[in-house]
Amino acid sequence: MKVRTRSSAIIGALVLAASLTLTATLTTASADEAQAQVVLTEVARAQGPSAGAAGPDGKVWIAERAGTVRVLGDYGLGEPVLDISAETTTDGERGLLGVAFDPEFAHFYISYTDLEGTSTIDEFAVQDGELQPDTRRTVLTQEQPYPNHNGGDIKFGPDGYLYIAFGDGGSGGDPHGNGQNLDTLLGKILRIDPTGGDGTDAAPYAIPSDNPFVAEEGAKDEIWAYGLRNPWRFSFDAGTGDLLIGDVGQSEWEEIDWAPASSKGGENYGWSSMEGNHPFRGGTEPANHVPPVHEYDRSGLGCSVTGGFVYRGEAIADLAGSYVYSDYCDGTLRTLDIENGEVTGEGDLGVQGGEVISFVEAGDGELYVLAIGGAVSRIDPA
Ligand SMILES: [Ca+2]
Repeated sequence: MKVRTRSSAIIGALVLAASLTLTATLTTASADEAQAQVVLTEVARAQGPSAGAAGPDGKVWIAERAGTVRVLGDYGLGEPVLDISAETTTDGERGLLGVAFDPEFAHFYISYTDLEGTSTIDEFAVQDGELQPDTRRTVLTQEQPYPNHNGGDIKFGPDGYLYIAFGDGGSGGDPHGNGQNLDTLLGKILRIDPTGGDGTDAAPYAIPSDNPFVAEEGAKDEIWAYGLRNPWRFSFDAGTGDLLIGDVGQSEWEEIDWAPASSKGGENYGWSSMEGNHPFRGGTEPANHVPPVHEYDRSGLGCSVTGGFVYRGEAIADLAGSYVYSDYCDGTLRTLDIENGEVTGEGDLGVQGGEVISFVEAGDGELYVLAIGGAVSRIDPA
């Protein structure tokens, strides 16, 4: 295990007293949980699966990047229930990038880049478990200066609001300084009330009155958190409500960011002054920087973190409460145990997900792994 290897090396270099303390700490952490024994069960093949969501009737809905949405049944994926393939492209990092249901399954939301590359969040009413195409409307758009770093993940928080992740706009190194600029939605996580507007184009959604920057001149009211490079996948812990963000690094550091359920928002995750815990290109650490709860470099196979979920299912007892994530290039499923914002254990589930682009948390808490090559797999007990 990685933790043991590291601790052995560290212990060798430390004086006795310090090493005893360290050993005790690590022993406690690893004794808490046996390493979960899991297998990946391929349950379906998709065309470039990119995102998914728990849908009505306990079903899992899967989005394909080229623009289709299909429902996972007992025998794989059904015919598309939505097809916007004429309205999006898959050049760069574009496409259909996120899907979400509201908590009542009354509305379905899609997040995609349109033919101009503009990030677009659309809403459909859902009735009797089915999309109502005639009800489609655009909730929010954001122009994108480059075809990469679109973010695009969307999730409902435990507060019932819709959270939207946007990358810094792209290119490389955040050339426009969007990460730290509160006057743009790029490089942010947003929080909106999608059905709280008056239904007109002037107010297609509402802004929760307790959003952190509503009273700040020159700051966008939609912003919940900032200083993000490409928060490709984020999630809320279904058990605690804590927020976990996988923010893809520029060239050296991949990171997981964390905020407690009690957060009032406004976290500055550092980009592009910081990459992980490290000043980026001579940047100065912002006074309010919230450092990642975990980072890893690219000395291994990893090159692009894929944020996952804290496991709250029942099938794998030893995985309960662990955050499961991966890396698009590495593909190994890894875990973090996080207590009060501190990582208390790191694990490796010993299974390969391929080019892992996303995780999906089903209604029963079980986790699915999407590989861009087509595999839709469930994490099962070994
Ligand atoms: Ca950061």
